[in-house]
Amino acid sequence: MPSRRKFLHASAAGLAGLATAPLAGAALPPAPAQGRPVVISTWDAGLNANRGAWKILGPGGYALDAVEAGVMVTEAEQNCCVGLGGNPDRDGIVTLDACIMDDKYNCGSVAALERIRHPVSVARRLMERTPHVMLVGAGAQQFAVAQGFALEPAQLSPDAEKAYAEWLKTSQYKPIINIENSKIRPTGPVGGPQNHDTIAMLAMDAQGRLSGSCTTSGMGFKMRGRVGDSPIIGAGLFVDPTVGAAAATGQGEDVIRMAGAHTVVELMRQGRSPQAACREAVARIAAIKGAQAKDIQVAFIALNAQGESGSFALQKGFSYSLSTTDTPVLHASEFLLK
Ligand code: SD4
Repeated sequence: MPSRRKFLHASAAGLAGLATAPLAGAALPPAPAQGRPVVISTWDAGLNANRGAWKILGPGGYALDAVEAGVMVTEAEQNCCVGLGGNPDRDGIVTLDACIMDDKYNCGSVAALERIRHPVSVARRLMERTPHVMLVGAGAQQFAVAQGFALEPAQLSPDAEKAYAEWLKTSQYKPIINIENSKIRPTGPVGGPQNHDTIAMLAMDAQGRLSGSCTTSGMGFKMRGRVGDSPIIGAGLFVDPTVGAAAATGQGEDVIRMAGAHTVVELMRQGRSPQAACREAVARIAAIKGAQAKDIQVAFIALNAQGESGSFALQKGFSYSLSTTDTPVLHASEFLLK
């Protein structure tokens, strides 16, 4: 019989081997790309957000600072459904979800946060200054105020007020596919019957460090207290510095049920390209939804540790903004349901 000491020694050696050995079938990723910053974000709102991020990435700044500053641009635009200008829940109150993740598995998240202009910054503060990952509702707001974030007036923007009054006429909860795409909004970038919107952003800086962020007012006219995928680490956003990063947009419930962003990252770990990983995750959602898949939109963006990017959507109409220079380019995403 081996002694307990020998057994422990042997187990530790075995575990050390496990920690370094690749899983069967998993390709070991090449070393991270260095010197080529890249940023990818969802929808055409990402164009302005990418410009904000590039101000940091271009001169050699940190990816984490870039993904925070980038989506803050959209939060401040208040023009549709990210930030305090977004559509309210069905009780008429704007509640915001956001998260952020760096290149060291640190993450922070806030959900159902009210009256704070930059939820992504509250998420970052939580990540950096507390032992916690996620705060919700009144507790998230209390933390934000204690950290010096201003409590904004509890009032709807004029456009959200109009949209809410319109929605109250039927009080039907029916998210509109691709409504995030401002070009198809019936009454322009604001004031239309937008039901949901999100900006998610992934960046790699010149040192090869990956980070991601995500911020939204979620589904407009949602039930009070509803939380989508966007602030949930592993669903709306996931970053693994050794493999890559992924983020989601669209119907959050269907992203949560298959741990969307984490699934995309794991598929990249198994050797898929960012686009192939996004495609497979979308196909999984389509298989789960069956005939109902045609009634929803879900899309992923991904960036691997070599700086390659990709996206895939369930339906036509999803676009993403990609920057490898200071001029962002809008791309139409490939999609599954033809
Ligand atoms: C949510 N995923 O709250 C968000 C909505 C969204 O583009 O992404 N819209 O479910």
